[in-house]
Amino acid sequence: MPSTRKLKITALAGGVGASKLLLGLYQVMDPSLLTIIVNTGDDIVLHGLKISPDLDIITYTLAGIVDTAKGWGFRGETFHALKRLARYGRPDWFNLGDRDLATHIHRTAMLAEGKTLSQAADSIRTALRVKSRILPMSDEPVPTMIDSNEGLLHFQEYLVKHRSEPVVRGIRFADVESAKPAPGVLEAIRDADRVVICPSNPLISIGPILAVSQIRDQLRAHKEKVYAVCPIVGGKSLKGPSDKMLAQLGHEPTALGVTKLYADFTGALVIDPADKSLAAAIAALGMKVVILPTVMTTRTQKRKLASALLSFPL
Ligand code: FO1
Repeated sequence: MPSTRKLKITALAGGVGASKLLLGLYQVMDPSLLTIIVNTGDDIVLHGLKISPDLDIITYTLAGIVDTAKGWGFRGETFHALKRLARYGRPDWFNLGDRDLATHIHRTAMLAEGKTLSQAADSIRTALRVKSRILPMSDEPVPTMIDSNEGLLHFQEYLVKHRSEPVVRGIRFADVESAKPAPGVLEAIRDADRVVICPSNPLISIGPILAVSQIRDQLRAHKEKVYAVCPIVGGKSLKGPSDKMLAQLGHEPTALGVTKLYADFTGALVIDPADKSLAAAIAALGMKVVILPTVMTTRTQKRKLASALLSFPL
């Protein structure tokens, strides 16, 4: 077994919630041994541009240029172009900043030139000097659609335009049946010393990645090395509407509810001390339980959790 600094880690990630743990991992390990498989269900086309929010959130965070207050977009961003677009009658509910637009223009141009989303993601992270590999879950579009009391909404319409207010009746990932994992995704799971499921929304951040059936099958085949960090603490989401969505779709909004969703492919669940009373019930479902502080507001908390994930025995 390599020393903890030499461990190869593959992480599955959504956006803002995941980026905190990933920043910790990036700082405490050799970042070139970290591979991140990112949700692309949130991707949307606006103004003719392909926007990949979770890929960008992770890339900007690791590049040290993210707006840390919001968790997305550039720090010190301006919105002049968006105001001009609104003047032409274009939708401005999704806040695309001036610097951020360059990323979307570059990605869209690469796709128009016949390149893949993986190639665009790699070009962006390399240009921003991010040392870890960042892979989209798939090169094919798999938009997350929310069936709600206000009709069928794209995930970004539900989250941003409607501020997560509609009642969720169902979630689907369009065209996921035919979606293949992006190049390198299955190998990254196979070759990792440890696979980390980041504390992201199980339904709409990790869910789309798992819906690519070959990825879920690969995780199942390597279950013993899969560690999930629970995104729910004391019945509340660490970030975003996970708790509300879980409850609206009939899942328990607790660490036990997350266990039931992850049991077939996860060897160990990391839960916060606030949830230690659930440990026995989680273990009864066949998962190892690791109790560690999972709330990450400070840099030290991010690094501490990351170091602990690298150091406990497999
Ligand atoms: N989130 C918001 O709540 N409002 C926005 O206007 C918004 C714009 C935006 C632009 C680029 C980008 O990469 C992310 C953006 N996000 C915005 C975040 C994003 O909607 C979500 O946090 C993720 O999709 C969920 O991980």
